[in-house]
Amino acid sequence: MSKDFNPTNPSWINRDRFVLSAGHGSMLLYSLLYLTGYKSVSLNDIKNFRQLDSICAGHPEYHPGTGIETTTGPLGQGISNAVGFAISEEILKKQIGKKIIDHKTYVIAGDGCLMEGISHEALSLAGHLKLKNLILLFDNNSISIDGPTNLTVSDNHEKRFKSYGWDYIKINGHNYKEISKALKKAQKSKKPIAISCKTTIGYGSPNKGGKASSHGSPLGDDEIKLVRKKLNWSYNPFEIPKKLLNEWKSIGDRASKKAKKYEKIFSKKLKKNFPPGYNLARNTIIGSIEKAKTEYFKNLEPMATRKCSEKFLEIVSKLPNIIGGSADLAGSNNTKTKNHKIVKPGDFSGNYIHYGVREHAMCGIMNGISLHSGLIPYGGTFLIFSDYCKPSIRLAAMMKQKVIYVFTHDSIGLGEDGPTHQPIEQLASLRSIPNLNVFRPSDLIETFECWQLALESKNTPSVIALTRQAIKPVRIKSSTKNMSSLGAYEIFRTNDDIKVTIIATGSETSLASEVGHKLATDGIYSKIISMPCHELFDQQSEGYKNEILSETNLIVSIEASETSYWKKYTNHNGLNFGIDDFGKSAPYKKIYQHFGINTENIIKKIKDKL
Ligand SMILES: Cc1ncc(C[n+]2csc(CCOP(=O)(O)OP(=O)(O)O)c2C)c(N)n1
Ligand SMILES: [Mg+2]
Repeated sequence: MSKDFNPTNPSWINRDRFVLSAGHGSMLLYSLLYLTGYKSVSLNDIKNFRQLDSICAGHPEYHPGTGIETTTGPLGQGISNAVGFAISEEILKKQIGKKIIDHKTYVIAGDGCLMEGISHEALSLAGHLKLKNLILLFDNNSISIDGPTNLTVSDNHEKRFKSYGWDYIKINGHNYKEISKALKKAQKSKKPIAISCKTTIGYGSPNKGGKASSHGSPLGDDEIKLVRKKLNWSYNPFEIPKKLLNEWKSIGDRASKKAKKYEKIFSKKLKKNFPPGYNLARNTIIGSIEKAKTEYFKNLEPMATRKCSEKFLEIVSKLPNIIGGSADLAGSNNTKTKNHKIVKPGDFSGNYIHYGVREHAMCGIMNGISLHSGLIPYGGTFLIFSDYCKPSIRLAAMMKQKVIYVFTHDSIGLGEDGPTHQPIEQLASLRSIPNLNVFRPSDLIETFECWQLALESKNTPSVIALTRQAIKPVRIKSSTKNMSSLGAYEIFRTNDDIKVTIIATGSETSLASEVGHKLATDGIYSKIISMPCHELFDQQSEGYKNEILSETNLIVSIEASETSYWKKYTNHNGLNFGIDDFGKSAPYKKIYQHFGINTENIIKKIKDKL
C-alpha cells in the first residue's frame, strides 16, 4: 500500500516522514524530490545548489510543504528528530485511530551521526519505548572526513543497536533488491530497526571512491570523465533522458493517486477527530486560568515560579495536544502534574515523557515532535543544563518550531548545589539566539502570562526560566491585559517626578520593588520595571521603548545573572547588579549578600551614582 508520500500535497498529515540526519547528502533529497514531481524543487533550483536563496541550500534544515521534513547540519540531530517524529505518530495514532494516522519514519544516518553522543541518547530511548514505526538506514561506508572510521571507532554497531532494543539487519547498500527486501522486512518489524547499508563513498569514481577525499571536495573534470565511463553515463550535465524522467515521474504519480484516495476518505474523519490545538481550546481553559489567578490574589503568598508553572500546567495538561516531559527532573522542574499520564514502552496513550537523563536528545526529540505537526512539546531541566540542549534549541529557533523549554533553578537562588549548578551566562547566551523568546517571570501572574505567550506563539520557541525558591508576588492587582506581552512594563512608581528607572526580572523584581520603596523614604523617587522578556520588549514601538527607557538619566538593572546583556538598556553610565563570576555554594540568601544583590548595597550604589 503506497500512501507513503504525495508530491502534489507534500504536507499530508499521514505521509511517511523522511529525515536526512546526514544532511551533507542533501542533493540525494533534492534530486528525488525533483524526479518524483515535487513542485518545490526544479532543475534550475538544483543548478543553484548552495546559492543565495535557492531552496537547495547546503543543509536545508526545514521547508514546510516542500517534502523537506528536516535535514540536519549538526550530525546526529536527525536521529533524535526522527525519534520525535515516531513518538508523535504513535501518540496521534492512539488519540485519533490508526485508520487515520499510521505511517513510518525513515532516517538516513552516517558514521558521523552514530559517533555523536546524541545518537546514543536518542537510540536508547527509542529502543526503550519500542518505537516500531522507526526505520534507520545506516550509510555504513566506514569513512568520515579525517579518513577511515577505524581511526576513531571500534564499536560493534550491531551489538550496540541490539543492546538498545533495536533490530539490526545488514545489506549491500548498492544492491537494489537487497534494499527493497530489507525495507519490506523493516516495515513489519516489532521494534525500531536499523538497516546497515554497506556502501562505498564516491561510488563509481575509480580514484576517489572509498576515500575520505570524496566527502567534501569536487571530483574534478578528469575524474568525472572516468566516473561517466565507469557508470556508462553519456548524457550532458543536468540532462535527464526522457524515458528515465518519465519512469521517476510515474512513481510520483502513482504515489499521489493512492495518497489522494486516502486523503479523500480520511480528511473528514481527520477534521472530526484531530485533537484541538491550544488556540482552539483556549476558550475552554481560560475559565480555569482566571479561577487560578483569583485564588492567588486572595492570598498573595510567596511562591516559587516553578510551582506557579505547575499550576498552569495542571490546567493545560487536560489538552491532548500538549506533550510534557523532563530529563529526569520532573519533581524539580514541576513539569509533571496530577493530570499527566506517562508514555510507556509500547503504550502511547499518555501525554508525559520521561526522557531520562538525556537533555540533548530530549530537545532534539521535541523538535521532531513539533515538526511532525499536531502536538506541542515542552520539556524541563535545570537552566544550567540548557548548555546540553543548546544545539537543538538553536535548530528549533531556525526552523521556527513551537517548542517550550521549562528551565528551573534559574539562578544562585538554588543555593547549596553551588557553582556547577548555578546558571550565570546561560540567560545571556539564550537571549543571543535569534528567534527565541526567553521568559523570566516574576510571580504567578507573569508565569501564566508567559506560558500563554509561549503556547500562542506561531513561529518562535520559548524558554521559560523559573525559580526554585519562593518569591514575593509583584503583580498584586488583576488586569485583563497580558502585560508580559509587552516584554517590559511599569509595575509602579513612587512619585511623578522620578530620578531612577529600576529594571528587573524574575526573582529580582520583588527586590527591585523593595529598593524603590526604601529609596522613596529618602526622597529618591523611581519607577520599577518588570522585564519578563527582552525579545518581546525589543519588538515594541520606539515610542513605547522610550517611555520605559528614556525618562531618567539613571537606569539600573537587577538580575542574578551575567550582566553584559543589560548594558544595551542601561547604557555605559547605568548600574548593573548581577554576577560576573561563577556562583557559590551556600544558603541562597548568603550568596545574594556575597554578590551584593541586596537592598542595602543597591541603594548605596544608586545614592553614590546620583
Ligand atoms: C556536529 C557536527 N560536527 C561536525 C560536522 C562536520 N562534518 C560534516 S560531515 C562530517 C563527517 C561525517 O562523516 P559521515 O557521517 O561518515 O559521512 P560521509 O562522509 O560518509 O558522507 C563532519 C565531521 C557536522 N556537520 N556536525
Ligand atoms: Mg561515512
